[in-house]
Amino acid sequence: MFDSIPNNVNLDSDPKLQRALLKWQPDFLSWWKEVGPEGFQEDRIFLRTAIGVGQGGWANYDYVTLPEYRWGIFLANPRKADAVYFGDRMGEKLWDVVPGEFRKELRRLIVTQCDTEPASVEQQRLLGRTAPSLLDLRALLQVNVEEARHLWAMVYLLHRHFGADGREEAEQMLERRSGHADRPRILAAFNMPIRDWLAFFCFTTFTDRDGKFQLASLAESAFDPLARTTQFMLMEEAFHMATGEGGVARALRRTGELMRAGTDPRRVGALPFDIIQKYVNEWSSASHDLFGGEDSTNAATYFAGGLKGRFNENDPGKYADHKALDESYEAQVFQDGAWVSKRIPLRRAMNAVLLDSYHEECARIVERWNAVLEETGASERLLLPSLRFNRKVGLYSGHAYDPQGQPLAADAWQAQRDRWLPTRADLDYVQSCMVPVVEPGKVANWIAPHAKGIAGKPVDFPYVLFH
Ligand code: BYC
Ligand code: FE
Ligand code: FE
Repeated sequence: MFDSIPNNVNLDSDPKLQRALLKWQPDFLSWWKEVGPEGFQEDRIFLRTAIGVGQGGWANYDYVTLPEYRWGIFLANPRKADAVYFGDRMGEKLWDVVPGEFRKELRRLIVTQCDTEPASVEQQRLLGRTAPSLLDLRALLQVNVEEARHLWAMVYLLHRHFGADGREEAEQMLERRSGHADRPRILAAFNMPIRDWLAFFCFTTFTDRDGKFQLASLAESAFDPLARTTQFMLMEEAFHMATGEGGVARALRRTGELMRAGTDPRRVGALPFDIIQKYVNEWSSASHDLFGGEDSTNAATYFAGGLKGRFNENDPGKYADHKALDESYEAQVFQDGAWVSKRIPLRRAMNAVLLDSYHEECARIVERWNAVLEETGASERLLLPSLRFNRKVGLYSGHAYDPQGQPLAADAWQAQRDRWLPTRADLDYVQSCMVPVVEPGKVANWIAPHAKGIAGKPVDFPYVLFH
């Protein structure tokens, strides 16, 4: 079996770990069959498989069937730093094993991270049926196998470093289900349905990008195996986010060109601009909640312990103070009819600091989308909603705000909600546009074609060979 698990963690020389993984693997495969991508299990898909961390080792493309995909376990190469570089433990040698005093916290961080990976596969389960092109179908399945590899990566950490508790957690990863009434996934956005490809592209833009920022902050961890595992996962995250950004850009291009030509997108089964904006509102705000509360004692504990840093914590010149004991973070909240300034000691504000880094990057993505609209000659522009809009978690969850971040009375929110977030009718309309296209090089009518293929192949390459 271990020949079949590409790895650079010396699986061969660790019989205890082998036994644990051997026991878990059949359960993983049953889970994949039950709630992984529906259909396509016998088709041959042109997929990338990671087989090593060196140059080119993670980018090998070939036709494989999904059940025989080789889910590997990799640590990125060692960091330049060999000592902890933030929090109270600064200067201590990086840890190869879990310190007893942080066992609970590290377990919780890894379990929370891990749980999102299978959740997203479950959420995307039915999308293959309505893929707008073969290249999109390939991208979906690539994302799915890589999220499943991320599950393997985190389960490796649980099995290797957390003993019986870790094995128990690894089993539970396969028992919880996205959206299940009694056994839901841990974080809210991972229990939301992804019903159509517009939602998929918004999810991979905004929610996978939360993945990027969370993984990047874990890649600063004093617990070296966690840091190096998450560092390697970030390579795959780039493709997920590009899939999302490119997908929304292509939908906007199609919509913009139609509007420019004076054609109502609805008349030809394409997506109206206002529905795209509502989806952006929905998935960006749900992803903002994934950062946790702006004021969080958990976040302070993680930073103080060196368990989780800020985005690019170790970049020269980025942060002046790696202890973060003296500064504070300020946020404006609307309370009892007036704006109130909240001062949060910086360590407790680490979720807010990470969310700000994330939001800056999202703003750049929306600018690029707007440049696509501009190119088509359409006059509409997308707005990235304020961090206050539609929040269920944290400082801003106590009051209603519009997409610009201005406070609203509760009845005003109720009256306008349907202008800002998808309605049942919007979801149904988008569903009606989701017509599958499987002929190489052809695309559905609601989305512009890809500008190029992948791995040097042309757009009309047969990325999926149906059995
Ligand atoms: N939904 O102190 P607080 C990815 C809970 S995505 C439900 O404010 P904390 C991916 C919280 O558990 C990246 N519950 O927050 C993307 C706590 O519960 P207790 C995933 C929530 O702990 C696409 C309470 O509220 N990785 O990889 O500082 C496809 C107060 O919490 C939520 C990680 O998240 C929520 N949204 O921060 C595939 C990294 N938010 O203690 C994959 C690991 C908070 O009252 N996780 N709660 O029972 C963490 O770093 C932190 O747990 C969080 C929350 C940032 C998530
Ligand atoms: Fe992932
Ligand atoms: Fe991802």
